Amino acid sequence: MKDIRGLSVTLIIWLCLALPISAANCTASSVARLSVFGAEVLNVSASHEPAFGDIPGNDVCSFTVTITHPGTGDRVNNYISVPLQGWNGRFQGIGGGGYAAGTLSDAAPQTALGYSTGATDAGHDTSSDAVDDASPWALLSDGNVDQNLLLNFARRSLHDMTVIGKAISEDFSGKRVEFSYWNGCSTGGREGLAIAQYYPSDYDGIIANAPAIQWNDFTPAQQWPYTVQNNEGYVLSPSEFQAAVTAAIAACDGLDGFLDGIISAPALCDFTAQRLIGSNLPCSGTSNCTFSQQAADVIDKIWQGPRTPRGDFLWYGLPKGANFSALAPNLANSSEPQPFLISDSWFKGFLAKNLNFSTANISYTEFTDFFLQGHLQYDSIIGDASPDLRPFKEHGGKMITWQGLADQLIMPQGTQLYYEKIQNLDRSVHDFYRQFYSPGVGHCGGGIGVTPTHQLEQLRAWVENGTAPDLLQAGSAYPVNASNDLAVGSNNVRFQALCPYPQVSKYSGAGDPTSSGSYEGQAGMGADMVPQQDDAVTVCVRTIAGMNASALAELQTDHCGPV
Ligand SMILES: *[C@@H]1O[C@H](CO)[C@@H](O)[C@H](O)[C@H]1NC(C)=O
Ligand SMILES: *[C@@H]1O[C@H](CO)[C@@H](O)[C@H](O)[C@H]1NC(C)=O
Ligand SMILES: *[C@@H]1O[C@H](CO)[C@@H](O)[C@H](O)[C@H]1NC(C)=O
Ligand SMILES: *[C@@H]1O[C@H](CO)[C@@H](O)[C@H](O)[C@H]1NC(C)=O
Ligand SMILES: *[C@@H]1O[C@H](CO)[C@@H](O)[C@H](O)[C@H]1NC(C)=O
Ligand SMILES: *[C@@H]1O[C@H](CO)[C@@H](O)[C@H](O)[C@H]1NC(C)=O
Ligand SMILES: *[C@@H]1O[C@H](CO)[C@@H](O)[C@H](O)[C@H]1NC(C)=O
Ligand SMILES: *[C@@H]1O[C@H](CO)[C@@H](O)[C@H](O)[C@H]1NC(C)=O
Ligand SMILES: *[C@@H]1O[C@H](CO)[C@@H](O)[C@H](O)[C@H]1NC(C)=O
Ligand SMILES: *[C@@H]1O[C@H](CO)[C@@H](O)[C@H](O)[C@H]1NC(C)=O
Ligand SMILES: [Ca+2]
Repeated sequence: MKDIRGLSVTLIIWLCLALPISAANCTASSVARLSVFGAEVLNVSASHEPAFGDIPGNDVCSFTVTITHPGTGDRVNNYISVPLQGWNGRFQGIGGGGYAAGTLSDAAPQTALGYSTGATDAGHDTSSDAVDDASPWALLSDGNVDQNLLLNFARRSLHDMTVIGKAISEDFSGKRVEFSYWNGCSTGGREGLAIAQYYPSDYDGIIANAPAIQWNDFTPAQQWPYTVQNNEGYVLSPSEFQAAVTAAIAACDGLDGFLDGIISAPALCDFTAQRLIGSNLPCSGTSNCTFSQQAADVIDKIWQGPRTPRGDFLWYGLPKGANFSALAPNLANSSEPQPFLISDSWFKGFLAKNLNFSTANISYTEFTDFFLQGHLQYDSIIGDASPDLRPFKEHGGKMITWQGLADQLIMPQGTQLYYEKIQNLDRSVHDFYRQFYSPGVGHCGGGIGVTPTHQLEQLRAWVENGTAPDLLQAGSAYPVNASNDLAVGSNNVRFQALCPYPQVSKYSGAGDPTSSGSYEGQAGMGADMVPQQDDAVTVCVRTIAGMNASALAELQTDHCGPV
């Protein structure tokens, strides 16, 4: 009897394997009735896409599942794509950016690699405008925030989408989801950390890069450059910003021991714009030709970060070396300061709760009131920085964050602060969550520094094989000492391994600076939050998961320094 049952199971497995899934299988009825706790499924549709994302051979079945949370009137669309052939048994949740809960265009490259993917619109528009602007959905009426859509955006829709995505992947393919991964940067990074906190068994591995956690704190802080310029009555010109960033890099480049046009030790950089007063500037039209006291004061306030009128800390400022043009856009040399759209939208919709509100007139006192109220009103909804990750750890989850140390949108110190808080609660955080910082790199990329090249592969090796990422492989398309505006190809020309926080990769002073082997880890350089105990050089490790044999041999030469 037992044998016969075994035989029939084998037969069924054999039949499933024998019947290929074809385009004809791509119908809404090919998936079983979906059940999503807390929601009602309104509609399921399916469409066959033989070249998903215009990638030849990227043959997928894409499902759109519309759900509602009864009593709220919302309509949330979930976009799930499953490869017709060669599904690798892994589901990948796709993170969003700005106010978009999911970046749909990020799915196709992942299905091409064999993953099934899922993204959600969280019940609001996902068009490109929707990234910067929450005004279409922030309010039910004046003064009346749509808490339901905010909760969808903060976390609930991520879990609903994950339940739906896994169920569809399994129903459609007739095989189990073996492992699941979250992949996101910025809002997508926040979402990854929110999942680790609120839905700790949804994913086995999480990529949570440049995370927009502490959303209710750093988003108001993004408005600080605008508020400072308004209150000081001084509009900085692009050439004043440029001069300040260039001078800061020149002053602090060498603090990390290597002149390469990159500040790798921003915490050690005490350059202030006061040193530029009276220096010459490129000028045109009405813009100033010498660096003024007022310009220096405005820039130093932006670097310092938001403070109360009494000078008390509210949040971090832009790191030295980060580009000002995102948070203080002034490309047209306007005579009025211009705000950053995402933070301006947050002030109007969620803080003032009035889309007509003029953010130009916010005084330093009002800024403080908005900041503190925003912290109180939204921390439990979208702060997403609870340090208790024990359930995620017990689930066996593994997580990797990387962030640029010249991030021009999200202050990396907040990400480091979060790690410190986790570590205060659990000294073994390194066993399941590691952070890496890329000197000279902006928000989710950009800049002349190195960015990770194999993050998902290294996360998978950690989850599936237990090989922890002691270093993160990284590369840059720019040669050493390149300027940002240098035209480069898309191929990496140099390689460097990133060390886990609180270490930062540091040139060893010997060897080819375009090769990984010439860098070592040093603590206390990037980390504002870590007390700088000593300057001892700690070499990270000597092997990198997934690195080819010749590159590994190179890394194992003496360039690694003393262990
Ligand atoms: C695909 O369609 C064929 C033909 O309708 C059917 O026999 C087969 O069971 C389907 N496969 C799956 C996995 O649903
Ligand atoms: C379900 O979605 C399909 C495809 O978008 C659409 O044609 C159909 O009208 C929808 N049905 C309902 C009930 O919304
Ligand atoms: C900042 O970014 C702007 C726009 O991308 C660019 O024109 C400018 O050169 C950058 N400035 C610095 C200092 O990198
Ligand atoms: C980078 O440029 C600076 C200033 O020109 C120079 O001193 C330094 O040697 C250069 N570094 C490398 C690695 O070429
Ligand atoms: C030039 O600097 C002066 C003195 O600080 C200041 O009053 C003026 O507003 C500046 N002009 C512009 C166009 O920024
Ligand atoms: C703004 O002014 C700078 C010099 O201060 C000039 O190089 C640039 O072309 C101006 N930009 C625009 C859009 O007018
Ligand atoms: C905002 O402006 C619109 C259109 O002018 C108006 O209908 C609405 O009452 C205004 N809301 C507030 C809170 O002032
Ligand atoms: C800012 O406040 C001033 C004085 O209260 C007022 O005249 C001006 O219209 C306000 N500006 C905006 C954009 O609301
Ligand atoms: C796990 O290790 C095996 C054997 O070395 C290898 O074939 C496989 O690619 C590794 N998997 C991952 C995800 O790194
Ligand atoms: C190994 O990797 C290095 C750097 O990633 C690359 O330059 C080299 O060509 C690779 N060698 C082989 C044999 O793949
Ligand atoms: Ca340097």
